[in-house]
Amino acid sequence: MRNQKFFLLFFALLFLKEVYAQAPLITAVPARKTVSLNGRWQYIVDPYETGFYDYRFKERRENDREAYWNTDVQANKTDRKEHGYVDKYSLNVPGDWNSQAPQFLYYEGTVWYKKSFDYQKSSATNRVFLYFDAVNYRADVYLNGKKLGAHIGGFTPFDFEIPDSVLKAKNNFLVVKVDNKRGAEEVPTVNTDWWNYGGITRDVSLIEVPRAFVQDYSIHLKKPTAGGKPSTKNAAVEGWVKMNGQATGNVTVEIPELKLKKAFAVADSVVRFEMVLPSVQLWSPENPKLYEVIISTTADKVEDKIGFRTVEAFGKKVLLNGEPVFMRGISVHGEIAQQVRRAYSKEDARQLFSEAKELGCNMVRLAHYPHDENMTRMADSLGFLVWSEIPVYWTIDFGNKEVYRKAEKQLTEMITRDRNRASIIIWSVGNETPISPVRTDFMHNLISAAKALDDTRMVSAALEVNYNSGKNLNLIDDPLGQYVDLVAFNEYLGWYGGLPSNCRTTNWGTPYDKPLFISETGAGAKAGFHADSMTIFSEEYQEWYYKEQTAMLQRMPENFVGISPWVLADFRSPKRNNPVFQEGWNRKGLFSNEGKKKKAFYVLKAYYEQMRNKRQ
Ligand code: GCB
Repeated sequence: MRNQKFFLLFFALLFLKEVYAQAPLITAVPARKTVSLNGRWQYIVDPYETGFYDYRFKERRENDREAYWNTDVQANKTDRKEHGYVDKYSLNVPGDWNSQAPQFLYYEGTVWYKKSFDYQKSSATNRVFLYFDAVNYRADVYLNGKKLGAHIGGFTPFDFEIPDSVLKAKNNFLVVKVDNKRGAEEVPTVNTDWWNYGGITRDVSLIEVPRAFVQDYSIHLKKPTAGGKPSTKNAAVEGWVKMNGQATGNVTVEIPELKLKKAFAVADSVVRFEMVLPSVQLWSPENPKLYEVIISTTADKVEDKIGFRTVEAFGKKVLLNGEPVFMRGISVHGEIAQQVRRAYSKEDARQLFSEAKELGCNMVRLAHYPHDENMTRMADSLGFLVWSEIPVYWTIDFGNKEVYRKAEKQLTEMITRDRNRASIIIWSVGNETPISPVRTDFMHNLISAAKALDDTRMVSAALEVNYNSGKNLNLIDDPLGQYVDLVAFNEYLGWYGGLPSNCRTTNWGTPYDKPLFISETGAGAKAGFHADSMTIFSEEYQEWYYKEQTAMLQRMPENFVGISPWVLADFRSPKRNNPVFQEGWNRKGLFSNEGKKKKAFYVLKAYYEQMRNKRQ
């Protein structure tokens, strides 16, 4: 009996592993040769999930002809087909579905996407992976009727290896079941202040690699002693290369501009290395210098662009390359408001960064989830410091181990994708999570996980404030403060409570001897609505709010290291239902949804101008 149970469990695990196994994440996809599967994909809207469950609500078997992952072509005249993919019903990939057709505006549920493609491998022994930059929220992926796997989490990449037995030279039938239903046990959970855009929201590509290939790598300056400056002559660099497949021979790391090329023998699947850069220009917002770095084996080659810098929280300061830095930030959602859609392209990234540049920023807080890779790569090349976050937002089910696993997985995928981006200086493990022992354990575990994955940058989270802790002093004394490198907090004094003039008598502090950062502050205004400054939702109120706030910042304690106000542009939120001023938009943008600058924009810009002159 026990044996029988054991075998059942064994086979169940085997089955799960087979069905849900994701391949280890391949990184630096933009630095590799890929074949894009972007473009028009046909779709079926399936709110009842008929393509997935049979009439007894059991998951369909793989070869079930009525499953929507199986062919929609009639075998003969009598073959009853109740599903089909046609061009009339097609959507752009990448892209959310909400913005592409009126019937999708409020849709939350299942949509099946289908793409046909031909593919000829360039060498019979090569391996092919199917890579998704992001699908919101759950993706079940099928190729030619076989399930490749599933992925949960709406903002991070994943891939599957395509077995040779499944891939065809002609007419591959690729189907993705995308489900963006919100769930209490998901990350994020049901309640967020942003729109739940669904779909294959980011790029899809095929990656062909040799049997043994460079899957992932890390290359960065060795940490100087705490508080120290990295040297620009004979700078020590360390890192590792992770090989996938039976690799032998050498891995070569080359930086042509520095005339540096070193070979390291592959003894294990992870090759650790150290080398000395004879001279190096450090990456910084003022000089976002990137070097071409080539990582190769005899069979494989990845050509990336990488900046070298150090960052740490030291005493009351944040040190970038050993020098204190003040962060003139702005919080940004991954959305193009003018077109009411998710951002996904280089052009989108260019728009968001040029708005942030106009404001005088040297930093962006990418809220509240990992943004697409165009953003972090462009931050590298334009010289923006970046805060990158996972959607552990508000009231996650903190006591639930499965929920923790989902959060840690998203954290791992975020860090794995972007650990070589010099621009990213902060990993954030969440936003405004309500204090309780179980939540603090959850968040502490995430912080430890982030540090174990990457000890070359700071880890933080946007915390809440203990208002009026005494004598007009508001304290950030959240117990999580002991574990973060940077104590960051959101405050809305003069919007959610009080008037902006309350700023005049308010002070801020933290019992933790760490740098202090304001990760949000903001007020709503409908662009073009003008009134006196006491009138809520007027541009004048928002302008006044920013005037009082920036005046208050002059009185911040010594450990104040920067701010990323809320928010660059108006963004969609189903929680914002004032029929005159909001109409489904969170109006705290400094740019309107039409891209117009509101009056408050100029107040923050002036403050940043002043801070730039003061600190340089
Ligand atoms: C916050 C949240 C942010 C909201 C913002 C608001 O504290 O972190 O996601 O959108 O406030 O507008 O209320």
